[in-house]
Amino acid sequence: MKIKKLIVESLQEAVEEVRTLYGSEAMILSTRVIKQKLFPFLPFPKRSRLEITIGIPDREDFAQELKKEENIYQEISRLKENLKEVMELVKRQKVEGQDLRREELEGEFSLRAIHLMNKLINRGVSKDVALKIVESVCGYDFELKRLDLKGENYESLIEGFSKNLKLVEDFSQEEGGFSVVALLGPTGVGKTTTIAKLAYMYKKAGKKVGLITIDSYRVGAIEQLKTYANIMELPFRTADTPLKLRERIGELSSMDMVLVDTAGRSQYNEIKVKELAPFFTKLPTLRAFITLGANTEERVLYDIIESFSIVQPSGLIFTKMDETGYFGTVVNVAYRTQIPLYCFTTGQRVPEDIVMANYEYLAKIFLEAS
Ligand SMILES: Nc1nc2c(ncn2[C@@H]2O[C@H](COP(=O)(O)OP(=O)(O)O)[C@@H](O)[C@H]2O)c(=O)[nH]1
Ligand SMILES: [Mg+2]
Repeated sequence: MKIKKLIVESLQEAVEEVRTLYGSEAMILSTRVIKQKLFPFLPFPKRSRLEITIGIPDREDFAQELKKEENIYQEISRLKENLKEVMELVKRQKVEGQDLRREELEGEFSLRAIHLMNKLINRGVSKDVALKIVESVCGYDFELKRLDLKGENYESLIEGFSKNLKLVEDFSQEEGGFSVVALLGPTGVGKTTTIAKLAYMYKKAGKKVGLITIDSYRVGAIEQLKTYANIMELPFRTADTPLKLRERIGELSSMDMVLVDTAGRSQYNEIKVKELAPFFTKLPTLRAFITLGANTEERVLYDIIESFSIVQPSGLIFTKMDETGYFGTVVNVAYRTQIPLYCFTTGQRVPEDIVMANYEYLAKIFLEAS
């Protein structure tokens, strides 16, 4: 914008002059009354004039500004496009990089078998694990002179998983048994919600269930489980020391099972995790389950398992199955650790969103997803 000053007789004159000289876009920014000598060389008389300051928008500048802005937007959207492409590439490489090279295996396996391995790999199962699982359900086909699946995909996966992954046996059916079921794991993974789902399921199956929480750290943590206990009319206790936990378990010993909720701890806070150990040592009826988010990076899952194994784990729980498409993580972890799978949770709804671990469910999610 250009700034100009004009001296005029009246505002009326100013408006007209500005219009005619600079067009309708010029604007009056300020006005000021000044005294001006009629004849500069004489001491008087003086008369009043108006000094007005006008602003004239620079048409060229304006256009340039617009253009610049437009360029910036174009640049941003180009960058966005590039980023999208890069992300696609990374995703594809993650899968393709893992994809079994056909030439490598074609001499050994039927195309059907290789196809099934790739179905697993595309969903995050590691190459070596997929190979092991599929190999375990192949037989030598003399006509093809290759290893081929003995059954269809679904049956093959069920058999392959059952040969390679362990499941927690249904301990609730044991005659006259009493179990203390504790859920350990990081904060926010879904321990409390899962306890509520399990409690409902066991109660519905005719079991006498009690609930205890040793999660007294967070405000509202006790309330959360207590609310579920009230709704389901289950006895509920809290315990903040290992001794109290033993006492509370004693109080509930007429139950078939007691579910124990714990405070989440970061697997990277060794001291906090170790605080859990004394609660759970020397409890002969204990079954401790490590709770893992199916949507957590696999490397981190191994850290969590390692850290929470201060208490001998009886099994693994995978929560948030609804929040990932890469169920391969579950298979890899169960295969590599050989810790039995206990249950999966598939959403936030209590009590519906839970599936006790079974091979059919696993086979189904891999075939449905691909
Ligand atoms: N999408 C999804 N959310 C879940 C699942 N299980 C738990 N959540 C949610 O995860 C959040 C933390 O759950 P909570 O049980 O309090 O976790 P905790 O800190 O381990 O006890 C809550 O918002 C739950 O509704 C699941 O299977 N799927
Ligand atoms: Mg909790």
